[in-house]
Amino acid sequence: MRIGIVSLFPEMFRAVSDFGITGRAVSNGLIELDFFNPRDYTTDRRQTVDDKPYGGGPGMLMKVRPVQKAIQDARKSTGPARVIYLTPQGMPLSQETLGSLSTDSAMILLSGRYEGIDERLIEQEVDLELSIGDYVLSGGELAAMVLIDGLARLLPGVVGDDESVIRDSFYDGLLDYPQYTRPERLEGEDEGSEQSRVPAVLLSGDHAAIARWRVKQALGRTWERRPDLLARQVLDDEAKQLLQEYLREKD
Ligand code: 9D3
Repeated sequence: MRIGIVSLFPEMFRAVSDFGITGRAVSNGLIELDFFNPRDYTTDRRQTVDDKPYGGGPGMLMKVRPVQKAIQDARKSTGPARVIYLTPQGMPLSQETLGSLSTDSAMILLSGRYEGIDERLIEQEVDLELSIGDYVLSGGELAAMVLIDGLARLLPGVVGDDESVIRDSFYDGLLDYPQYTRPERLEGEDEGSEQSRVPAVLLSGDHAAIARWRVKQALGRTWERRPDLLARQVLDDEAKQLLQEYLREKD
């Protein structure tokens, strides 16, 4: 996947290009990132990239021409590609949106700074507006990196194509079950209490019982913490039974 990035701060993207799973995907050429900095498309001595909003008010906007030229140059490099503007006004990013974007061979991400961009640029150049949630960031770069990271995991060959992506989809729309690693018993504070021990079922070697327990925990935690997610699920009789058990065992 070829990703053109229009940003005043291309160095920030080292967080995805130089580390971990996304870093390897970039090194392997599964993802190509190409940067287009509006500052490089200015024509004045001061390389001005911001301007005042018509009508007055606080803050500045990104200057139209440098952003427009950067997008146009990005298009030359990516070929036909959707232009996605990361903005608080966008539709919220979801796993479903990631899945649908993950089959595109190219895209252009526009990260805003200041208070945003001229509305006419959105109308003329932007195909899709995305937000990553209802909180205020300082610009679109971190949001673009969230998008790139989520997309990378869905590209064939990026995540060690073993179980983890398959498991992600089995438990799709549910929170994770609790997980434990060694030691079996944590020393200190509350030794001997239930709290310090790994649940016995996980040590039992009974794979069917472990699978049941995990689904039960995932359902129960989703019920408690994210009822909005559970409301979107269709639970079969087995799942309903497990959720009942979870709630009964709790008190
Ligand atoms: C909605 C806040 N605006 C009040 C008039 C000002 C404003 C705040 C922050 C305008 C732009 C920004 C910068 N934010 C992003 O570029 C951004 C963002 C975000 O702040 N939250 C969630 N997702 C995104 S995607 C891009």
